[in-house]
Amino acid sequence: SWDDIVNGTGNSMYSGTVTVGSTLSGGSYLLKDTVGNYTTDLNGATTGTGTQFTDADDIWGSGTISSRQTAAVDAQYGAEMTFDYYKNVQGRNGIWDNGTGARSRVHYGNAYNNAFWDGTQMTYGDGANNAKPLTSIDVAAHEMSHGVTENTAGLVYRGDAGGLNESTSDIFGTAVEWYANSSADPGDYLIGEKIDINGNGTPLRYMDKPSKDGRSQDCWTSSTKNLDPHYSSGPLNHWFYLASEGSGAKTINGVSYNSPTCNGSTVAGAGRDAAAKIWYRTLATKLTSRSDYKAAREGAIASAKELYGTGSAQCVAVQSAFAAIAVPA
Ligand code: ASN
Ligand code: ZN
Ligand code: CA
Repeated sequence: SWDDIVNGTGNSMYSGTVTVGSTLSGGSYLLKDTVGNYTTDLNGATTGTGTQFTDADDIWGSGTISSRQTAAVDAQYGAEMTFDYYKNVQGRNGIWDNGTGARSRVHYGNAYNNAFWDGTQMTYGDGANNAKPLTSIDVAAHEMSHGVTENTAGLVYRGDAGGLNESTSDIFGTAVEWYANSSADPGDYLIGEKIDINGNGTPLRYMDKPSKDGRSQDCWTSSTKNLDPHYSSGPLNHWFYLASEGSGAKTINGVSYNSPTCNGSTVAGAGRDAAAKIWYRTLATKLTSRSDYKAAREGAIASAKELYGTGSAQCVAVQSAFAAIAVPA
């Protein structure tokens, strides 16, 4: 016998009706795609690999938490879109750059309000406040991108490097959300806006002005290194917004942004596709485990020159956006 790889239909929680990879095996379908991204049910456990999701008719989930498959649809879809993004946009063949997919585990623990990468797999809780699983595409791509960072620059999770690590996950979480471009969750520069993680409807993070979360920095300082990585990520998230969209006020897909600069300058954006390509090249070819914001600035400028040429608009945008987050030359 052989496995017949087909495409199932998923009723997701956050991205509408989606296509998910499925594999016909022994008379039922597995939630597993051609490269081996697959999703399992932890059913409240906090250890183990979980039980592979299977289905008789290859139509998965209901769009609400009433079906245990729904969170699995979002996690699987997020992993597949992230895999496709890295392959098709960045030329990277998965987390390990060897063409293999990864496992996603859903329904971790009880009312667990987080998600994580542990070195081998992605894991998602069901959420605490309004029971919204942590499986939106930006969060899934954020977690999977921790795997990419671990296997490229290897940025440690402390000091400036910790902030660069966290921001890298927010940058590609956002880039994948734009890439997937679903009408139910169009691209934005917010992290976790679909998940009511704070219980009051606000997103987890804001890239245009990171300090809107009450803790992240907008501007790099000599004490950035002392913050938790989820707050020292602020300056690089701000850089990505500025390098993509430029400074000032703007409304995109119905979301209003207002990104100030730290030095009073006006920044012209180079577009998010260029900014994401420049940042991926920086991550994969310029940074090492203890790189700081100064190294990020130098690496990104070098990457922009290699990709677009010295004096290109993209290179100017990178330089002016790093000046605008107060990283000194
Ligand atoms: N969801 C968090 C993150 O990926 C988990 C953590 O604190 N590391 O950043
Ligand atoms: Zn993270
Ligand atoms: Ca988002």
